Amino acid sequence: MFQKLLSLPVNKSVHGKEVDDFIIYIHWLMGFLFVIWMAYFLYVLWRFRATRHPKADHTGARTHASTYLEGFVAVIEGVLLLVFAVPLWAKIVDKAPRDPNTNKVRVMAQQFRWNFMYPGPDKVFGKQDLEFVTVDNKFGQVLDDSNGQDDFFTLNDLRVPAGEPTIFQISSLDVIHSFKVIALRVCQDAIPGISVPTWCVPLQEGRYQINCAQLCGSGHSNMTEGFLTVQSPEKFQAWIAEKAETNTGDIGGFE
Ligand SMILES: [Cu+2]
Repeated sequence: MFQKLLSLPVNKSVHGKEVDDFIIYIHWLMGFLFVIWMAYFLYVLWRFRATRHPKADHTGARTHASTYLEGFVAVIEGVLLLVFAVPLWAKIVDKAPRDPNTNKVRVMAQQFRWNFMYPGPDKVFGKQDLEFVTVDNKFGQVLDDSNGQDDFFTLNDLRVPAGEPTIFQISSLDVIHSFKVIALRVCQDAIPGISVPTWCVPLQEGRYQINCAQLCGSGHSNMTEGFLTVQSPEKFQAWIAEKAETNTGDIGGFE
């Protein structure tokens, strides 16, 4: 019900409900504060009206009630942070899949596009060193690594299987971008020179827009041309096999 009231976007990932619940708690607190503060404001306008107080009182409040109230609000905010937000974050980080066979994608944000790199059928990426990143080697591949022979690239076309975890290893070629898929409740800054992992389990097949959540330049809005397609695991494996067969190692050119 509150999901609808707040017009939250549809959720298509396993951890998304907890994120939404947290947003709802924050709105409850803000709604409560809004009503209380507005009521107090109106009371003050009436209580200290000019006809009743023709002369200003320079001493002001003589009790500490307002300090206690501020303290009370700060405690509730602390509870939200320490009891809900931090454990939710810790849980997602702690539960990160450690199986080496987990699906992985390298995400390289660039003005103004999304480059993706897949490890190919062997599920093992070739070595990467972000110091090697150049216009011709966007992912900083160590080129003579045999694990990298079947790695392949896509442009603005990210695909993952439904019902399975996928790890996104996020970096940037130029400025700070942010990889955001609203339907999956995933958002992680893309920072040049470092690779930051995030992960999720998409619930359902579908096609979702990728947004850049950091204002990254004049073509920032063009980054919505990136799409995430969630496929059935069978379809996804078939796509990997097909891509591996037609793989030319082409990185998609530099713009
Ligand atoms: Cu961007």
